[in-house]
Amino acid sequence: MANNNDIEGLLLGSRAKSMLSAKTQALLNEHIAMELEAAQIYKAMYSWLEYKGYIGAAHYMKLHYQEELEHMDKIYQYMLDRIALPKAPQVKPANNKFTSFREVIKKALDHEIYVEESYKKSLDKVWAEKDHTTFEFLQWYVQEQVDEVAGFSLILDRLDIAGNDSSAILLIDKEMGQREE
Ligand code: OFO
Repeated sequence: MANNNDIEGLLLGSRAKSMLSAKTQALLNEHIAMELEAAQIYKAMYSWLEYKGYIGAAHYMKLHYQEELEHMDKIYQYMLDRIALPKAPQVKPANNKFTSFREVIKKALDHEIYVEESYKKSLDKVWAEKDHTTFEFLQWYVQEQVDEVAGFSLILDRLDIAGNDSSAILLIDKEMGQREE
């Protein structure tokens, strides 16, 4: 029969071993860095938009910035819950110079497509490892990307319809200012 010391040893032993493989931990750390990088990109974008007077679009992007930080924190927590120690990433400064409102939205859309592709590749990798829990966890991110890509695509389409009509562009800016979350 196990004595108290053995039981404590067993608990500590199981506590010390992560449920995530080293490969999956590295992959999740990359996504943490990617989410922080996305937050930095949106921070630079909302700053430029506000600086240029696109107040509504700046508000929209600021919420997006906050959302990226939440995405990052969600991965941190997942790793901790699976007994793995996440890394605090360092990211390079984001570009903060743009030539137009449209360019900002196009770059945001391109970035979201890139992030979606990256999550899909990670889904393939964790599936190959039979890590069903992480697979399910990462599926949430792919679904989130569907909404983000759709949102920026729609804004870009509307900006293309507006063309050089500044009243129409300001109307889109105003609509973006109505985003609540
Ligand atoms: Fe984290 O969703 Fe955009 O990048």
